[in-house]
Amino acid sequence: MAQSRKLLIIANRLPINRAGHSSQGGWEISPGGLVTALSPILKEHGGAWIGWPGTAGTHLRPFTFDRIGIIPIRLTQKEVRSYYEGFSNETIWPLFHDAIRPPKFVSEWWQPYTDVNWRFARAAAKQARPGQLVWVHDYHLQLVPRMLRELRPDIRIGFFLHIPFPPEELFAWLPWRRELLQGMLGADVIGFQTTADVRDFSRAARMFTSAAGGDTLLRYRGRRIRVGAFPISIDFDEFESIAKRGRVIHRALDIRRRVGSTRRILLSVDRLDYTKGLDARMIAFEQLLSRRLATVDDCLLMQVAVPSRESVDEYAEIRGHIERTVGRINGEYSVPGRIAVHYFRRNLNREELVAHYLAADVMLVTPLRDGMNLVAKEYIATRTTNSGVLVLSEFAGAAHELTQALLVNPRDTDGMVRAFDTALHLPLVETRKRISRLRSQVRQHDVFHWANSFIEALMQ
Ligand code: ADQ
Repeated sequence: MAQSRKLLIIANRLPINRAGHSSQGGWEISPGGLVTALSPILKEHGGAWIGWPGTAGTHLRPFTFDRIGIIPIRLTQKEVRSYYEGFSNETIWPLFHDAIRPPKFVSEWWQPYTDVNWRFARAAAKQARPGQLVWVHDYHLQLVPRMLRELRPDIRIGFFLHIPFPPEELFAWLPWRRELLQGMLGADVIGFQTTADVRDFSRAARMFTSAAGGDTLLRYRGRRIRVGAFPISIDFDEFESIAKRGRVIHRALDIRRRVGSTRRILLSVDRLDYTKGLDARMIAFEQLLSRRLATVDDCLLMQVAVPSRESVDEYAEIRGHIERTVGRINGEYSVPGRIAVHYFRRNLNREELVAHYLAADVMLVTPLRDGMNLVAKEYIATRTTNSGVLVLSEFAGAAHELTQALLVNPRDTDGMVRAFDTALHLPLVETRKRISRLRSQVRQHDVFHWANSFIEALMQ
């Protein structure tokens, strides 16, 4: 079985956060798909997690938390700026998301990115037992597989990219394109969210390195590298069971009652990020109202947005922009007791999140570009009564699997308006048919399926 060998996970962040507000306090497991998927495997069969605790300058010794070995990596304030905010989030993130914002190519960020990748690789080399499985995650650590192979040729190395891999024409912009590819090619298995990412990566690898072969099997420096699509998912059963709790159902009814029980709720839940398409979605909703296809008596848009990466300029800017747009739409269309856009800038706990999913008639997941998008899958898992409609961007990795959603191009405002209108009027039989097919898709392909299939590939 996939879990029979110990696993070493390497990711930018550790799977734990400081509990409460006190920095003196203990730790708690951080919520999130990756942690949910991997912690049972780590707990049962042993293993460890290498990552940054999340605050600059913190020096911590390795320790065990909830049966998981925790190996903290220290980053200085300067490295947080250059490796994390700079190269990872101002160069790679925008470049790999269709350059929705212009990526910044800053030479001074490259060396710290390399240095920090070496630090992670050395920590892993020190930790790994002979023949151990090591699984490296995401765009912050793309050089680690090659470094680790150099230090420890005896171990099996997997790499998974959570964000899209860009088409060759865009990837070619990167001054360090060859180094990045060589870094990833140090792995035995390279995983992506979709087959389109697999194709784009393998093309770039053939173009800029000596790698040869087909899209799913590359030969490179005498080794064979498997490249595959492993679409990440959610803990379906957990979301479904929360959705069946009495107090969650009660809270969902309460949310509906507060906004007006006869009004239909179009819901969106995102990190406040320019890739998530909040702006385009609000403009389409505004058009729905201005063309009188719907009124504030019929429906409302509820946008729950959690701020992220606020020290990066583009993120502070997008927040200001979204808040002005909400103000404009509400100024024009809201009437007493009938607010057009309900905007909540906050993080919801699990039960609150599920109560919002339950309250929603239509879920709008319309990113301009997204590796996968777990919100779409979470919404589906909570629809235990087979009600609700999912409107999903073609540019989310999830669209490759969730073909029964109403698929939209978020840059096509007219198409978005039509999709919102269709979603609000979809016949019940059609709604049920679509949601039930979506539910069996996500149920069968949950996060455990994802982790096991990657680990199995790594063991071969
Ligand atoms: P993200 O870009 O963070 O992840 P996503 O997959 O949507 O995007 O995951 C966000 C998570 O945060 C979801 O579990 C969601 O419930 C939660 N969340 C968002 N807003 C919230 C709020 N206001 N309150 C509470 N919870 C909130 C990256 C890639 C994605 C990929 C994942 C996993 O960008 O494309 O799906 O990694 O690989």
